[in-house]
Amino acid sequence: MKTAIGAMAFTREKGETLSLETGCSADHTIGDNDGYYMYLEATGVAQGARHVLETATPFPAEVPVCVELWYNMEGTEMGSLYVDIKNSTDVTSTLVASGQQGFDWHNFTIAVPPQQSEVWVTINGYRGVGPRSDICIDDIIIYIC
Ligand SMILES: [Ca+2]
Repeated sequence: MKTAIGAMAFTREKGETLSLETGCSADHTIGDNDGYYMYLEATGVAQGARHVLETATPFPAEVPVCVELWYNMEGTEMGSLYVDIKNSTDVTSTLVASGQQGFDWHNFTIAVPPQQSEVWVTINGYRGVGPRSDICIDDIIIYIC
């Protein structure tokens, strides 16, 4: 995965996120302070600020692509998270979740039907109305399914 030009990066972190009253307390994979995750740091950025992770290379045409991830969206000013599928002509956005989702990690899975061109997958997090909108993501798997 790489960060697209013109958008902010998710931050790699372990343990608790630095902000109060938002973010995850540990990663999803192992659930303790040694496990890493990626997150959107909502402090110091504008409402709607986009953070992105993009596949480093495209998937080929004519194969189904599956995207799996875990997300944690705790915070009263929570924004939204989308998975975008880009082919040569269109971008299709699928909402993962929007607004406060509680303290738990949640699974999201999508199967993208075969496309006529190469496919790029991007994960987009949008900062909510205030700083209590850290979005954590972990265990992201994108594969031909
Ligand atoms: Ca992890």
